[in-house]
Amino acid sequence: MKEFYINSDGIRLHSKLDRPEGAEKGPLCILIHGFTGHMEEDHIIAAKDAMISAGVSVLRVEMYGHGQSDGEFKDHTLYKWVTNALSVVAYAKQLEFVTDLYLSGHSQGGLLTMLIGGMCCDDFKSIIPLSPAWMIPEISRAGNVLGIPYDPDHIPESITNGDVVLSGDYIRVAQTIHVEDEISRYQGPVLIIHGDADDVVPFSYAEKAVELYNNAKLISIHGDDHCFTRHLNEMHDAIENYFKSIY
Ligand code: FER
Repeated sequence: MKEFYINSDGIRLHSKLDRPEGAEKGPLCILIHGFTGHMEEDHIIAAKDAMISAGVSVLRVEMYGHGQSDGEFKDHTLYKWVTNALSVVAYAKQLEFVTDLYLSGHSQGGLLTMLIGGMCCDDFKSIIPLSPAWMIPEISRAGNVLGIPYDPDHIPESITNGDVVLSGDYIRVAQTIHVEDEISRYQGPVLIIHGDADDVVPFSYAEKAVELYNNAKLISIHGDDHCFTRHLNEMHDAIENYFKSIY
């Protein structure tokens, strides 16, 4: 494992690169955590281990205001994450050993995966959103984020649910994002993995995304929650089998 920082317009993004034993040239998957998350969470480690088992190198990166990367949590926005992810894609593309590139992320990182998939549609052999939180732009426009209601036409300075504080800019940015546009821009294969008992991101969003994508498959993990805490092995095996089947 190599640990380092990727520079994203002056913001240092904490990164770890894991490679299968003895690997030379081969595929690489970029893997991003969710909102308030980081790269050492159990479900991120499980996804990373599954990719390594399938012979895929993994680049885990922490986005603005998360983990050991620069920036304050309260100042993070989806535009900052998009800028960060574009820097990570550029970094990954110039690595000598990389043959095919993949992108995966959990929850808000899954939303990011869907956005970057569309924006950089020629760069990925496949994208793998995990419990993607692609309702965030919709709920931001509807005036209810983190379960906290607000007037969507007059965004407050900040909102808090008692655990975390978000700036109004998080909402302003999210309101401008139309995920359907990026879904339609990505024509390659998509694998979505989602627990059907997720009470953070409704499972219906996974079903809707699979309908909208040109070439998507949904693996539902029966009875599992947002972070796959009940059946982590099933999520692991779904990822390992998918990568073994596509290259
Ligand atoms: C929300 C529900 C879920 C929200 C963010 C999330 C900012 C993201 C969850 C995750 O990434 O795990 O209302 O508001």
